[in-house]
Amino acid sequence: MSGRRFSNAAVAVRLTRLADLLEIEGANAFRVRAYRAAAETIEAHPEALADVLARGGDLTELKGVGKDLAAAVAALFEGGDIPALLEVAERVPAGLLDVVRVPGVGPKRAATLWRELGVTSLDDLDRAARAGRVAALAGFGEKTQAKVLAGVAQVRRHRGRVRLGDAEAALAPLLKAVRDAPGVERVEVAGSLRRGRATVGDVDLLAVADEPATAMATLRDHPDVAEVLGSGDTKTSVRLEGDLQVDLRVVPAASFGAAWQYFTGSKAHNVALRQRAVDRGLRLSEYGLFRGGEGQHPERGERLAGADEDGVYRALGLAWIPPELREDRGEIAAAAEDRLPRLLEAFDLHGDLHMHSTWSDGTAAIRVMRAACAERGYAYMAITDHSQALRMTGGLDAEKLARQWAEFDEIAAEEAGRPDGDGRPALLRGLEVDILKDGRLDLDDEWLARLDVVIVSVHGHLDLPQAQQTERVVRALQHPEVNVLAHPTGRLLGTREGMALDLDAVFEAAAAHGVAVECNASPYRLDLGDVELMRAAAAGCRVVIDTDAHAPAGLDDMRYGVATARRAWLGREHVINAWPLERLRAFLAKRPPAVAG
Ligand code: DGT
Ligand code: CA
Ligand code: CA
Ligand code: ZN
Repeated sequence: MSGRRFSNAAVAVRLTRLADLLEIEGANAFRVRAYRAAAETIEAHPEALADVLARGGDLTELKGVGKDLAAAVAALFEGGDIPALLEVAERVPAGLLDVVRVPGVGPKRAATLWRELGVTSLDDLDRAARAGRVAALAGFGEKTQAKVLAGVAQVRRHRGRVRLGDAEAALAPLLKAVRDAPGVERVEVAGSLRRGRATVGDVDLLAVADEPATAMATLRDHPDVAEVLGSGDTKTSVRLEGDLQVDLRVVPAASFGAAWQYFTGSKAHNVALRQRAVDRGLRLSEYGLFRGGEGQHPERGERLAGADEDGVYRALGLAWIPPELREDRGEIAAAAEDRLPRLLEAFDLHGDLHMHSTWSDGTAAIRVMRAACAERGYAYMAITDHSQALRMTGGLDAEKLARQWAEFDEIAAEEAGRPDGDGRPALLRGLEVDILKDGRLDLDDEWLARLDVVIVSVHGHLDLPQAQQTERVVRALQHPEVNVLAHPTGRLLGTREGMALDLDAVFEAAAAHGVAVECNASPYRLDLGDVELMRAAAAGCRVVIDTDAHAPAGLDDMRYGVATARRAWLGREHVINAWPLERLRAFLAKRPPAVAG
């Protein structure tokens, strides 16, 4: 291997781009699918392809990777790019990759827009739609044109922001490399990533190092780096494959805490904190907290704090504030009065109440999901496959549900015969029941009554007018068997805005009827988000944090839900899956908990 060492993620990004461009060009659908499938396999492959090739391994042993694909990947490592990608990029303008991302467009329509109207960028599409030329195209019409216009604005709004989970995954190898570099004492994450925001603009890293130059070089030369945006003695900025920007700063140990505080933000929190310092005759900056001194130097006067973050807050008369709360939403006053909430921790959660199995669109059998939940130390779990209305997922009707329960019984019988049976999570019978267009539920009452957990959610008709959508959801919440409203807004981060919904009315109904609102922990959703969760809790709603896992690995998304709940100031009391099984059962049965003692 003579060329660059691409990470698996970087290889996958290129294969996906290739698939997108080919699809716009109208290439054979089978070929397009093959590239997409290979991208998925490679991204999930535990060993770096670079290592596989270096030890003379055979890439065709990967599922979905044939001879041609293996050759394309080998060419990437040797020559720095995939020949087929270079070829198609000559023919299809790169701007169309933004156009396909517009909701309601997709590769086929992008091809039409390109061919008929010469659209090759978001700006072109915006202009064409405003001029009414999109509506005039066959198969488009006024409605699609309006959707496209809204979609362009949405893509622009999200451009440059990366989902929390994607940022974490992209960052992990770099973080490790810089941490392991010689002379590097400490590296920490700051910025919106540390605050657990659903999406991040860029990643901010802070380091203490004896040899800053080595830290800088380690980041600059990392194989995942696509472009070095700037690099000096103590700061380096790079852009990764897949477009995430990472900034690394090396700071002196004496001011590390102040710098960590400053670069964690948020900006609004910093402004309020700095004002508190000024009110006390002090100066707060990324260099430390100072008193007095002549001149302009930022480190003049007496240093009151700076080496650690806790000391900075303490010197300002505050308790240390968890990063998730640093949004200037009342956290400084709460810290001053020592009434910061005890926030939810990952270890508080005793179970996951929303996951899918092969009975609908999950990829793992119930027994596999069960073992994965046991591994995570859960006390309970619910299998909640889709109901029949979602036909393409293999959704369950009553007859299929009865067969699923027979499998539950088999599992219970198997486990009863095993010595470790007691340590397993309780297996709750659930279903993710579709809310039909008129607010009725996609399963008969007698069957709903037999379930331990009834989750309801909207999957179709997401574009109803607000009044009708709200009435639909509220009607579902009024059903006496319903326990959880899943992914309440239906948003998909970066690709789909939430439904038009009067959330205050929804929260009021949920609180009144004993229905928990979900914080769907999938990094593609994080629905409800932090602000909505806060409103829900204020309205008296209970919350459940669920992964909606469709495979065992999905269960690990829980941490994103926990971060989101923390940003909403939630603690154990608010979250039903932080409760012991008996209390949870009482909530699900909609009866008051038994009085203890
Ligand atoms: P992002 O990257 O858009 O997701 O959000 P942040 O919060 O990571 O913002 P970023 O990367 O622009 O800056 C990192 C932190 O540095 C920010 O949270 C607070 C601090 N900071 C940046 N600019 C300013 C500023 O003008 N004033 C103050 N007080 N702090 C700032
Ligand atoms: Ca940032
Ligand atoms: Ca930054
Ligand atoms: Zn689900």
